[in-house]
Amino acid sequence: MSNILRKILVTCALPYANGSIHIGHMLEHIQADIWVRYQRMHGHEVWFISADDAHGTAIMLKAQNLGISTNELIKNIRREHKIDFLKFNISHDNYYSTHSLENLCLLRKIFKILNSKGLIEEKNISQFYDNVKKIFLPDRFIKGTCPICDAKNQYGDNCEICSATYEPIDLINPISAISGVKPILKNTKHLYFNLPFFSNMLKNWINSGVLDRVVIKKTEEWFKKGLKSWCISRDAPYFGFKIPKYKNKYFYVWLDAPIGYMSSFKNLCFKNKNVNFNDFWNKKSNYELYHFIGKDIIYFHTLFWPAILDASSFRKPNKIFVHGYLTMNGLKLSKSRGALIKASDWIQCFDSDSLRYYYASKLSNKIDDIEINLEDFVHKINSDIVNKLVNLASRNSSFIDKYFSGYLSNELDDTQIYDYFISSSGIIKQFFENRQFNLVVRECMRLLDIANQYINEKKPWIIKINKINLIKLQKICTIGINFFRIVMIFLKPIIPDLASKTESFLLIELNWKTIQKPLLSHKINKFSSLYERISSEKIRKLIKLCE
Ligand code: NOT
Ligand code: ZN
Repeated sequence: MSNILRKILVTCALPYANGSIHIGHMLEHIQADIWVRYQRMHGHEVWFISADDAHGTAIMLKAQNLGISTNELIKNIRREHKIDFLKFNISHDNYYSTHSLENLCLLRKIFKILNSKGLIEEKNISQFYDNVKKIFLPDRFIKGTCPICDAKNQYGDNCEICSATYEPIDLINPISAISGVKPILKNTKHLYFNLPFFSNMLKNWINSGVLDRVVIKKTEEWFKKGLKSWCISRDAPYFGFKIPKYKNKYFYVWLDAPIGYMSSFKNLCFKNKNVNFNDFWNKKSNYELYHFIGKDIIYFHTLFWPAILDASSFRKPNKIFVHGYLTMNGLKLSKSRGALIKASDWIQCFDSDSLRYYYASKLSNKIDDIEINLEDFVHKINSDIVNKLVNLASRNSSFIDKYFSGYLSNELDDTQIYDYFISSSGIIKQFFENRQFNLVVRECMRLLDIANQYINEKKPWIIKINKINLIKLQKICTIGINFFRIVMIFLKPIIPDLASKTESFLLIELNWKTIQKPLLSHKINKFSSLYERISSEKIRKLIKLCE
């Protein structure tokens, strides 16, 4: 695979336009961004897109509460989201919105095809209705007592205490979460997409290598129960796209959200004429498509989405990359408050590389939850980035600057250890490709331990300065700087800010292709602080901001 240049489209799940980006969203965008930057570093053509998921009842109600129009709300939120992602160096090529003309056109086109193939059917059902607010209630807006375990205050579709799933109609003492009144049952007509028709196709697709084994396991439960038709319409009042020829019916947000992946890309193609929409989305496309998502939305991405794509003759994803939830039980913040740490609060206290590095050190290709702990965070950054990595550069460059006017030696006195260092390149590439960033970090720290030990043994600081020793000193420090350079090449996708400072310091581009060749007879800049130690004071500042 290494010499073939690939064309890759990468997406992150689309954040809802009704709230701020928090550090849980950031986990996914950082994970995808690291992978994207790694692929770009190897010369592949990568397009990285996301968008705001702008439709649905929650967004409509939020705008009402704020006393502004939905359009104003989603415009403001999108602006805010874009700034947050930029601050964490997320290198999206386009960040669009599902409330766009491109999305409307694609949605209509796809719906027309589904209809013409007889895949849409009407059904009469009865649903909970809030007679005060005059609105049909989505499952999330009905609360009541769990019919299985009697836990109070549970949502209409599942119980957070016993994990049971049920129909809202089964809830004991249901109330509307919007007005607090008891909802009534009201008849209505809805449109259903024939998902069961795709059962065989989906089973084959799921087992064709597009999912990791643990994720396949999840989907098996759904097949065992049997797939059900999927309701793709909602009644007015709703914020979304209207269904043609139906009065007061809208497309369900979860139908136009994944189409948002396509429309964000379409908008990118409009802005950049070197990229072609059909090349990536036609049924026979050889280009690659990857979706990064959290484990809560596996269902949508492994059943509905591929079925819709298949039905409308578009290509399906090569892989769905699933990550676990962010947990923070170890934090002094309460769990619910902790989950709400806004990205914009976080970045007021810490730099972006530190969170990227911390997440990378915990991210793998598994779907286990990721525990974040502030003390552990500060400790890891100071010990790995400051003590091991940056310190290696500073201790060696001080001699290079003082005695050699910034010049590295013209040869290494130990080529073996250099070769040993770069021999990790293969395995690190594999770790990146497989999203095992925790192993990338571990391998880099192992190399840094060896590097620091090497310098400790050679003790450049006690070398007596005379002509012969000077040559030796220069060679030792040149190796030290090269160790630093190699590890920084490996870590560049993870910590781009430090990488760019390193490039100005070493006066080179950190480039995987040049890794074989040691940096020799080269002038580097005077060392100036590349990274600042994090004080635990900052933890208190963050906690204050979150209060
Ligand atoms: N806004 C959704 C969420 O769970 C994600 C939509 C992703 C796009 O935050 N969709 N698909 N399929
Ligand atoms: Zn329960």
